[in-house]
This record gives sequence, C-alpha cells and structure tokens, in this order.
Amino acid sequence: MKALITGITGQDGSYLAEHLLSLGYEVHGLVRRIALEDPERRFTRISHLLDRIHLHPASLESYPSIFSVVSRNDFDECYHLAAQSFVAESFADGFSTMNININGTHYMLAALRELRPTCRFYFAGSSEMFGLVEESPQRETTRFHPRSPYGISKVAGFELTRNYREAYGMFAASGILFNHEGPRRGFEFVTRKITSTVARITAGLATELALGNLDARRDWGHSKDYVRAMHLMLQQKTPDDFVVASGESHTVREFCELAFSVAGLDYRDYVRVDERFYRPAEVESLVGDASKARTVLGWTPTYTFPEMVREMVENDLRSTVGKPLSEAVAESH
Ligand code: NDP
Ligand code: GDR
Repeated sequence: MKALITGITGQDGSYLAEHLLSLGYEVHGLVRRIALEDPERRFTRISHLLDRIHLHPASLESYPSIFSVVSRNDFDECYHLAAQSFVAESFADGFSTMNININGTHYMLAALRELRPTCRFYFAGSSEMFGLVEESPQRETTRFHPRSPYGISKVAGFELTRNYREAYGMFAASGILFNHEGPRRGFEFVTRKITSTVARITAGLATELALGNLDARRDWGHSKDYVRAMHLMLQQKTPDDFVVASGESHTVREFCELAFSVAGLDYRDYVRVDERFYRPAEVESLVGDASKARTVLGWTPTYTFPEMVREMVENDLRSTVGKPLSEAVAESH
C-alpha cells in the first residue's frame, strides 16, 4: 500500500508516518520546498524516518505542484493533514488560513479526482467546527457553529470532502478530531507551552508562565492514539465521518495543576493571566462522544489524561534540563 501524507512534518503527520510504516506501507510525504532546504530545523519530527519515507516538494497554495506529485505516483490512500492549524493565528491572518486550509483541501481533492479517483482520502476535520456548542457531548450529528477563521475553514474542508464523496463517488472521509497532544506538539499550543515552560522553570531558565483563559475546557487525547483512528477510517467498506475524542474534559487550569505537580511545583506560584492570550471569540468548552468510532472502527485510546501530561513534562524536562526527572526535580528545590 502506498500512502501520501500532507503535513508529514507536523505532529500528527510524523506519528501517522510511523504507524503506516509499522503496517508495511510505502510512505510518501508532501513538504514545502523551504523545508527541504532547511532540514535540520524543519524535519525535527521526522529526522529518524528520512531514510524510510519519500518526500515530494509541493505547496498547498499551488494546484500545479500538487497535480504533479499526484500524477507521478499511484497512491492508494491520501491523508490530508497539512493546514495552518493554530486557531489564534487564524484571527491574526484569516486570509492565509482560509487560503491554505480551504483551497489546499480543494486542490488535493480535485487532483485526486482527476488522476487517482480510487485513492482513499482522509480530511483532518476538527472539534473547532462545533465552536459555540449546541449540545454536549458533541457527536457526528451536532450542528457546527465555528468561532474562528480556522474553524470556518475546517467546516468548508469538511463540506468539500463530503461533496466529493456524494458528487463523484470518491472514498472521502473526515475525522472530527478533538485536541490531541504529545511530546511533538508545537510550542504555541497551550499544552506544550505549559509543559515546556515547566521544564524551563525547573532548569532556572524562566520564572513565570503567561497564559490566557484558564477556564477553557478541552477534551485532550494523545496524537499516537488518534492517528490510528485516521487509518481505520480509510479501511472501512464505505466512507463516513467520525468523532475521535477521549470523552473527558479538563480546564487549562487543571492541565497546569497536573503539569507543574509532575515537576513538584505549584502552578499558582508561576502562572500569570495575560489578556494578550485571550481570543476575540473563545470556544469555552468541548467534549466529544466517540461512540461511533469505538463501535464501527473498533478504536480505543490507550493513554489516560495524566499519562499524557506526564509524558509531555518528562520529555521537556529531559530535553531542557538534560537529566532524568528525579534528579532535575530534586535539584530545582
Ligand atoms: P501541525 O501544526 O503540527 O502540522 C501542520 C502541518 O501542515 C505541518 O507539516 C506544516 O508544514 C503543514 N503546512 C502548513 N501550512 C502549509 C502549507 N502552506 N503548505 C504545505 N504544508 C503546510 O498540526 P497537527 O499535526 O497538530 O494537526 C494535523 C491536522 O489535523 C491539521 O490539519 C490540524 O488542523 C488538524 N487537527 C489537529 C488537531 C490537534 O489537536 N492536533 C485536532 C483536530 C484537527 P511545515 O512543517 O512546513 O510548517
Ligand atoms: P485549540 O488549541 O485552539 O483548542 O486548537 P490551543 O492549545 O491553542 O488552545 C486550547 C485552549 O487554551 C486556551 N489558552 C491558550 N491557548 C494558547 N495557545 N496559548 C495560551 O497562552 C493560552 N491560554 C489559554 C485557548 O484560549 C483555548 O481555549 C487545537 C489545534 O490543534 C487545532 O488545530 C485543532 O483543530 C483543535 O485543537 C481541536
């Protein structure tokens, strides 16, 4: 089996590449040319895989570049993960978020329809599509009410994917994934911002952590678990859309409490609220119902919330302090 992953340099792309390789797939990745020219910094999440994957330069903003990659390779599956994925940035530059996330998705679908209509397609939908939620927990039938340009772009990508399925009979499926994290999470997202700052505080490199809305609630799982669901969605008899979530929600404050406690610290001594990190329109609370994925896909998550937080803090302590957790924590007190 030959799979193409867009966004292979990102958190999910790197875990998905590992998962597909472990299943015997030939794994291809679509990357920006600029990344190929700066591999030390841009390929940190996939550096250990470079001799086992095939990378193709292309831009999500250029249909001809995508067309060219698809025309030269007979892909069986395509996982379209590339996106401007940071919600806060989408308020700062809604235009480029819309352009990359909507047109990029449309280009992928159009190229596949033209050249590889039997290639199975996965679209990375998001719980941000629910936004101002109309019921809790959210499931596949819950109405969308996005609250950011990012959320709107994902609703458009979701609808495009559904339309290609209905209009052209393509195997096109969307995952509606709730927040998922791990040691490879980008540093701007709140979880990694917290765990990396805990490590910097422990190492004496920072004295405080400035955050926005501490009362926001999210349903946080682990990326390694969630990429398995993406693969399962493309192995079904018929294409469909699935919510993937842990079913548990926690506040940002609770995440802080747990992450600081892993390093033996009290978050109240370090966390400061800074209005700059508030969003013009906030998604206050998300929690998903993944019953359909559990029943139809046979998917179950393996990480608990505390296990995931601990893994992230320990990873950041190791790379920042360079010592085993117990030593680093002991020396910081
Ligand atoms: P990341 O931000 O870690 O990765 C995004 C990827 O998209 C990177 O490989 C990035 O490449 C690529 N990309 C961004 N812009 C472009 C562009 N213009 N052209 C080509 N590639 C581009 O995201 P995640 O791995 O966390 O998420 C994967 C997908 O799942 C995204 O679509 C995200 O919106 C969605 N999602 C994520 C959730 C989560 O909690 N993680 C939850 C629900 C949905 P580069 O390295 O060159 O910047
Ligand atoms: P989110 O993730 O917007 O849910 O999108 P993020 O970690 O950025 O925010 C989660 C919640 O934390 C609150 N928050 C802060 N967020 C950031 N980044 N920085 C802060 O300082 C801070 N303080 C409080 C936010 O307001 C928010 O409520 C992620 C992305 O991966 C999307 O691509 C994906 O679609 C969704 O998850 C599901």
